[in-house]
Amino acid sequence: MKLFLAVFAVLVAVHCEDLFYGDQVLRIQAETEDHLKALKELEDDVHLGLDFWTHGLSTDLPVDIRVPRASLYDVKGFLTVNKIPFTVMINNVQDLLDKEKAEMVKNAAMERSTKSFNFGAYHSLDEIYSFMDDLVTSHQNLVSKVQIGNTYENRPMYALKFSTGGANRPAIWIDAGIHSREWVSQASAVWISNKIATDYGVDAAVTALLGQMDVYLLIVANPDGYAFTHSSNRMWRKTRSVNSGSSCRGVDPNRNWDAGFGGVGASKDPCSDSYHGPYAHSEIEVKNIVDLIKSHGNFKSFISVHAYSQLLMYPYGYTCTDAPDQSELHTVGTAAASKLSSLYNTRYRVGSICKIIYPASGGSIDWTYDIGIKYSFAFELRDTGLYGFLLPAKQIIPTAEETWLGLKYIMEYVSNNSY
Ligand code: BPX
Ligand code: ZN
Repeated sequence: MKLFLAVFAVLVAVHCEDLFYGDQVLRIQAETEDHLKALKELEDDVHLGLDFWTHGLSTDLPVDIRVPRASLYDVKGFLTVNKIPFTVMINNVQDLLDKEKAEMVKNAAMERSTKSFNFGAYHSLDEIYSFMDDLVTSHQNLVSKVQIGNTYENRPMYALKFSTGGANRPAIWIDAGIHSREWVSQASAVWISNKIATDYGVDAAVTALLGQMDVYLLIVANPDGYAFTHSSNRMWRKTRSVNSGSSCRGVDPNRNWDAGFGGVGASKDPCSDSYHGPYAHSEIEVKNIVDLIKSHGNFKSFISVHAYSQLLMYPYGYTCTDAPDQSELHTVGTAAASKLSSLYNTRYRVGSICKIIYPASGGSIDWTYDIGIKYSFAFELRDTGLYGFLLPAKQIIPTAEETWLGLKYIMEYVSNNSY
């Protein structure tokens, strides 16, 4: 009976889900300008249905592309003819997804029977929201839940607020999961929320920090997208809003901010994964954050957590011109990355968005920087291209632990330099 139910559940779950049987992720290393031009051709060929996991528009960064099974022959042929070196990074995407789902099901049963929360597992939106309620209940003197608004599909957006009192204290903002498929980002934020709550009163630095400043942590910045990655398409990145005049849904919420909006590194095609949307702040999820930041008016730092590539970035993305505070941000970022690396020797690169990945307009940290929040940073967590967005759950806790060291460094620096 149990087996029957399990098989039935899998069949039902599979029924409405996008599947990726035989899809591969290729890691491509362009070596010449001609190679880059050829890759651009690939990207523009919509019929191939390619999903660019990274966009290394230079010869020093590899490009990872999920290639649907039906396009593998053509794409590999194209790369071979053009003498562009590549390796198979993931041999069968669906295998990893099946493994990931099976682990989640097993873990959920374990959590139910032991009435515990496993930080080393991936969780659904509902599970994360109920974890947040439990955290608030068990740390009422420190943690509260702030509903910053609702999503396009009317889900609530909750930020955790860590505060020891005071009126509108200077504050630090951290968000994760603005791109829904970057699961280790939400999962690390869950671990970090618990770390802040349990370290308060124990770790002197955290205690001192929270004596002066508030911390806001938005664990799931794109709840509709996140729910969709669980129900329908694990590879979903954008919001879920309907685009008028197109059958493609969603806007890239990290191209939708009013900072060089509609410029370089964003697409005007609603079917693109980097579609900037019809106008700045068109996405209610973005607007909700914008309104909170503006009405609060006292944020000193804004940190956005993504995955993957192991980068610590600061503005700008919409231009390769140096930000006025470039040298200070670089110094702080480098020190934070070195703290991060000290735990497991994970290598990070530090620099401006434009210079270390690609020009990208309409990003959140460019907007916060330009309204005067100097300490604006973005993390790209693990890995550098073994699993990409499909990082095994085993790596959640190590990733969160090391990220916390980097974050804590930035937070301490901010609290020592904001008065
Ligand atoms: C991160 C912050 C500000 C501007 C750009 C980024 C890089 C991020 C993006 O393209 O928005 C890369 C990623 O996290 O989406 C991972 N990716 O799909 O390449
Ligand atoms: Zn991202």
